[in-house]
Amino acid sequence: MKPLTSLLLALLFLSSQTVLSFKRDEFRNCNQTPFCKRARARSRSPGGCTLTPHDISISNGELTATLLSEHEDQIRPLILSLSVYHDGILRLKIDEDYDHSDPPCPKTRFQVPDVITPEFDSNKLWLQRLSTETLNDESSPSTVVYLSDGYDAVLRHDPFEIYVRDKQSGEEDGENWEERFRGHTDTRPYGPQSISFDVSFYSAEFVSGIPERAMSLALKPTRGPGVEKDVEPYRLFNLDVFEYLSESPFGLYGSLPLMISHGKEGRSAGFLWLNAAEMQIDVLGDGWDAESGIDWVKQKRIDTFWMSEAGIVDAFFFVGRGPKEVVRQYTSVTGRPAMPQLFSIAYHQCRWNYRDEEDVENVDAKFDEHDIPYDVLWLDIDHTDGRRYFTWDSALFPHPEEMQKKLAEKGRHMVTIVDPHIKRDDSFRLHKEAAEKGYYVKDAGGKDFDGWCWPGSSSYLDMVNPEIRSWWGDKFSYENYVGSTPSLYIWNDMNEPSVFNGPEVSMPRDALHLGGIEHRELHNSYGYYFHMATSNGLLKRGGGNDRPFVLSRAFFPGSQRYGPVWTGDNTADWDHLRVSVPMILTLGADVGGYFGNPGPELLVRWYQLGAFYPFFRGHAHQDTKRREPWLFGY
Ligand code: NBV
Repeated sequence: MKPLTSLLLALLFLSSQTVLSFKRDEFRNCNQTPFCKRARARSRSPGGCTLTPHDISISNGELTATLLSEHEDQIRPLILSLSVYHDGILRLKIDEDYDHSDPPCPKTRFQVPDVITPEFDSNKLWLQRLSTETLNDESSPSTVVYLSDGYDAVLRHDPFEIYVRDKQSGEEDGENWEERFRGHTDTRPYGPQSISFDVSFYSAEFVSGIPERAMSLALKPTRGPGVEKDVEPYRLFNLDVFEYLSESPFGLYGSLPLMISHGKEGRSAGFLWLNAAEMQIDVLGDGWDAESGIDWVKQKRIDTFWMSEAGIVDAFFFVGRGPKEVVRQYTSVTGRPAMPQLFSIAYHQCRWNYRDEEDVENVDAKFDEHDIPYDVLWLDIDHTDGRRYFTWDSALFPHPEEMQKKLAEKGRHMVTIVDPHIKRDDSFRLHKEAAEKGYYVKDAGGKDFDGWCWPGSSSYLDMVNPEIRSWWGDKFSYENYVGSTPSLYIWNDMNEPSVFNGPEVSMPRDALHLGGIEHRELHNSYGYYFHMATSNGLLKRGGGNDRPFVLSRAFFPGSQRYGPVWTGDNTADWDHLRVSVPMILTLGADVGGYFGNPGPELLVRWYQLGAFYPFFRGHAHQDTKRREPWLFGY
C-alpha cells in the first residue's frame, strides 16, 4: 500500500446564443498539438517509466542523481535534484545534462525567472545525509529524504518514482520540424522538445485548481471508464477567448499549473509545475488502468497526467491539513498576495466606454444622487488618442487632471487601461523609443514582431527582460504619463498576449525574446511580466509609499504579488452568474455580465452576489445598453 496523502510522480522526458460566437475551431485541440497528441497516445502507468536514477548523492545540500533511459533515443542524460524547504516543501528539478552532451546542445531549456521569491530560496534546508532502504515488500531499494517531522520524500529506484510519505500512518505528432495551424506556420527551429509525467494524489476525493476555466471547482475526469473519447485534456495556454462558454473546461486568459487534492480525512496535497510553456493535463477517472489490478475504491487515489511543450521539470510538492495550508505553502514559494488598496475592495464602476468628461461627471453625480456607494470610475481603451496608451483623446478628455481631482475630492479614484500592444506609429514617442532601443519581441526572422490589435499594426514589449520592465515602469511617473494624478491607477488587458491576426489570436510560438528564448517557452508568463512591470512602475511613482493597484487579465503563478485578476468577458445570463462562483474562488468577475443585456432581476442578483466577490466591478461591452444601477427603476 502507498502512504496516505502522498504525491507520486513518474517521469518520462522526450528529448528534443450569444454563445454561438465562441469559435472552437480558432483554437487547437490536443490532436492538433503535436506534443499533446504524442504524449496522450503513449501508454501510461506508474510502472511504465523508462528512466532509472544513477549516482545518487548529496551535493550543495540537495539530493542529485543522473537519470538514464533504457531507450536508445535518449540524446543526453538528465540531471535530477531534490531539495527540501522549510514547512515541509519538496522541490524537484529535472533538466538535461548539457555538460555531457554529444553532439553539443545548441540550446538550453527555459527556466522561468522571477517567480520564486528570494525568501523562499533562503528557506532551503541543507540535506546532510540520505538513507537507502528497501521499503515494505518492494524488490527495489528507495532513497529516503527527511522532509518534516510528519513526512519523508522517497525516491524509488525501479520503477522510478518520487513520492511524499506520511511517516505516522506507516503506509505508504507528426514529428515534422515545421508545424502548421490554420494557415500559420510554426518553424520550430529546435524541433520537438516536450515533457510528460504522471502525478498521483493519494487519499484524494477530488482535485481542483489549474484555473482558469468556466466550470465546477472539482475537476472532472478527462479519460477513463465512462468518459467520452473526444474529451480534451485541461489546457493551460493563456488566450483571448471571445464570448467563452459558461459550462466548459476550455482554458481562458490565465494559467496556474497548481493542482490541489482533498480527501475525507481532511488532508490536502498540492502540486505545482513551474513551467510557462503550453501545458495539457489529463485527470484520469477511477479504473482508467483496468489491467493494473488496482482496487480503485480502496485506493482513493486520483491519477493525473501532465504534458508540456517545452521547458524543464521544476515541481513543488505540498502536503497539509486542508487546502488553506497547501495555499500557504504555495504562496511561500511564489509570493504572498499584494496588500490591496483600501479603495479597491469596494465597488468599481466600469464600461467600455465612458464617452467623455461630461459622461464621467454625470455618472459620478448619479451615484451620489441615488446614494449608492462606489469608489472607483474606470476608463476603457477609447479615452486615449487612437489607442496610444498613456495619452488622452484631447476632444473627449481635454482636462484629465481636473476630472481626477474632482473625483479625488470625494475620496474616489480613477483607473485607466494600458494594454501591451504599442501602436507602430513613428510620431508616437513610446513606440519610437521602444523601436530605437530594440525593446520589442522579434519575429522568427529577427524583425520587430508586428501584429494586429486595437490600434492597428502593433508591436509588443519584451517584458521578460528586466531592463525593459524598468523602462516601462518609468512611463507611469507623473512627468511621463501626462494627465495622470496620484488618484489614478491602472488596468492591464489583452496581455495573454492577444494578437488579432496571430495563431489562436496570440503571438506565434517561434517569436523571439531576450537571449533567443522562443515565445513558446514563456507564453503563459508574458502577461505576468507585463503586470509586474506596471505594478513596479506604480510603486516607483509613489516613491515606495503608495500601494499599487493594477488589474490584469492574464496571469501566472506569482501574479498575486502584483494585483487582482478577473474572469474577463463573461455574458449577461444566469449560467454565467452561477459559474462565476467556482471561478472567483480563484479570481474576480464582471458584475452584470460583460456581453449582452441583463434584465433587472439578473442584474440585482448579480449585485447581491458580487458584493461578496473579492474584486467587485460592474462592467459592460460597448454594444450593450447603459446599465448603471439607477437605470433599472428599483
Ligand atoms: O478594452 C475593451 C475590452 C474590455 O472592456 C474588456 O474588459 C476586456 O476583457 N477588452 C477586453 C477588449 C475587447 C473585448 C471584446
